Amino acid sequence: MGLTFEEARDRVEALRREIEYHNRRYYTEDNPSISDADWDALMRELIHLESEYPELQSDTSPSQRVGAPVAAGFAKVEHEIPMLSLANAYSTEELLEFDRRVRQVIGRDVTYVCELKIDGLAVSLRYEQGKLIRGATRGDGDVGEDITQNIRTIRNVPLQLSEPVSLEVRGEAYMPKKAFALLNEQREASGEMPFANPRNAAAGSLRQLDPAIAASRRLGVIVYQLAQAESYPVEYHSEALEWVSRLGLPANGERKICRSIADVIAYIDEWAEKRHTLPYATDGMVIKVDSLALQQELGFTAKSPRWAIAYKYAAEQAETILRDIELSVGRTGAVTPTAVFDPVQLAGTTVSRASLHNEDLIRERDIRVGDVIVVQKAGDIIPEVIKSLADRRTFDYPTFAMPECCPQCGEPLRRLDGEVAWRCVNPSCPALIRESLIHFVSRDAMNIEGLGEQWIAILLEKGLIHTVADLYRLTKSDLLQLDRMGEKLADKLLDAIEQSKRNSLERLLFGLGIRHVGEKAAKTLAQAYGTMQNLMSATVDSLVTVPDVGPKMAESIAGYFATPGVQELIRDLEDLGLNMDYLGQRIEKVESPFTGKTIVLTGTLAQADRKTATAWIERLGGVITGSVSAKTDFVVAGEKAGSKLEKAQDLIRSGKNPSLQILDEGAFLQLVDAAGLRD
Ligand code: 1X8
Repeated sequence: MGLTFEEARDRVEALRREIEYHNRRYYTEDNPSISDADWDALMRELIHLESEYPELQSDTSPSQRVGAPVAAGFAKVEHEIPMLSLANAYSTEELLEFDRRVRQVIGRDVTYVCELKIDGLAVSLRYEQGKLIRGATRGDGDVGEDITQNIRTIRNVPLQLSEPVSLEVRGEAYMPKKAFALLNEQREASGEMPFANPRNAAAGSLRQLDPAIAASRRLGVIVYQLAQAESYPVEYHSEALEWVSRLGLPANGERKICRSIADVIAYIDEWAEKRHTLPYATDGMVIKVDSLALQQELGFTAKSPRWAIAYKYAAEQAETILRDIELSVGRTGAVTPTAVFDPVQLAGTTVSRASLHNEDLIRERDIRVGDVIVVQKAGDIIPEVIKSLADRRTFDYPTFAMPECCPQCGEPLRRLDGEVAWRCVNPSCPALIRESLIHFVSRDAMNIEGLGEQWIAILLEKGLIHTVADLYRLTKSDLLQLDRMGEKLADKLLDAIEQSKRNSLERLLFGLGIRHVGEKAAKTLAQAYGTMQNLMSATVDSLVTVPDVGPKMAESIAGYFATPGVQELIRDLEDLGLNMDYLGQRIEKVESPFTGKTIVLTGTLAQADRKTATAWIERLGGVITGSVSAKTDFVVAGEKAGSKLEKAQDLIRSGKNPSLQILDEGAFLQLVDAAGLRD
């Protein structure tokens, strides 16, 4: 690297500050100032430096947000202070009733704090001495799941507070609206069920066992409560929120102190429409008594606090007239009907289209072109047709019927066993080819930046490409024939195409669009087989032994590679220089005393270099960290182990970490051999 230690340390510190700054811009301010790619480059540089200079590693570095996969399932976490739900109010009357009850108990007027209610998933975050030590789901309120690894990937959750305090906060983990819409688009395109709303999407992401996938989902957290606030030097809930904000926690800034229930109602009205402009979904307003002393006086019912209530906005619906049902062909050949209706205002935007998903749904809801229909936005974002008002039909409009032939290529449509979708099974259907290409170049697949939907359509139209392999045969003079294409853009696109050749196998696998193989399965398969060749020759019996691969996916994979033309396509891609290997670490975990534990490796081992030892520890299920702390479970100490070994001995002696175990090389190798990792 050619950096002195001091230079490396300064650079690492600068990178950490810069990355945390961009994380705040992205999440807290929703105003990113660099591209995802530039952010990735900063992170890669940091990770690289930290591995070159292990002394610079730190648990609170932003690089530690992408954790190692957790061993299996999630551990249970008991909430010492139960995580309660709130009573709901759906009308002003119910709010007035809440206010009457509160004032009756207290005997005078009280001050309320209003905060937007976020449509996500409740989580609790525990900090000790300023460090994030645990993240948990609400679960049933008494017992939740330990999702620390996934919480650490959420970029607006500080790993370290600005002061070394110990506390627990509660908040809502959410998926931003944009990320939700994008994720569902991808899921639908790959034949997976879309999430019904951002809440489910956030929950599904946080309960992912692979933190890398959780990280890719771009979740955020908004903190709304300091647990046991009365034991801190604050008197009001609003004061507690200000304090935790100063500590670096992302508390919601959209709140208001109201001196009467009339003010509360005015604030609710103020946000009724405005809330749709926020980057996250909200479904109401939470009203809390501000004084912590009065909160205590009011206490709890069996289920919820008496000092708070959640006002829920009514789901917005609108009536309109259905003008057409359009059919589009996706990359899997599925023909999807879309409702086209007179534009209406819904949750802050004008909508005129909604997916109708499939023929069965249209028949069940008896939706006919010409009908008055009721539309709403699922989770505030995705428009859907709730129903048709059959009694308002002024004419007996014909019922909907799927055409017998593909609207794009005219070949007969087929409905496969057990599926609701009608599919065009013509592999040369132009719609299918276009959609497959768009998927291939997309961000989560081959990630060919700059080559979007529009360029793909133009390249197809001009006959410059027919298959994904043709992308890699494009020349500069091909591109320069196109309208609105200059030298600079052509170079940029060719460069992006060239770069994509070096992607790891899972991107190519996902990009090929094999039925039932989503992003996660692609990664698991790439890890398990290592090379395209191995995967291509895998039998169904072998495939089903891979975690998360069921018989349906296994059949689909084997069937795909047996399809005429597929092997030729893969050979073509290989000849064009595409990488066909998995480039990440292939880790098949073994159950061991290291499973799920934190391990520090220090000193030199006689029988293995650092890299080998690291790989062993990872296969034994351990997580390697750079510094010895109260959280360290094992220290593997080789020859010339220095300050880290001393620190470990100190932690044991002082009782700060009495369960810490120190293993010498012999003891470590026994574990390695017991698991059969050395040959
Ligand atoms: C749930 C929520 C609360 C708040 C916002 N969103 C939620 N989903 C808030 O207080 N700002 S409080 C809460 C609860 O106590 N169950």
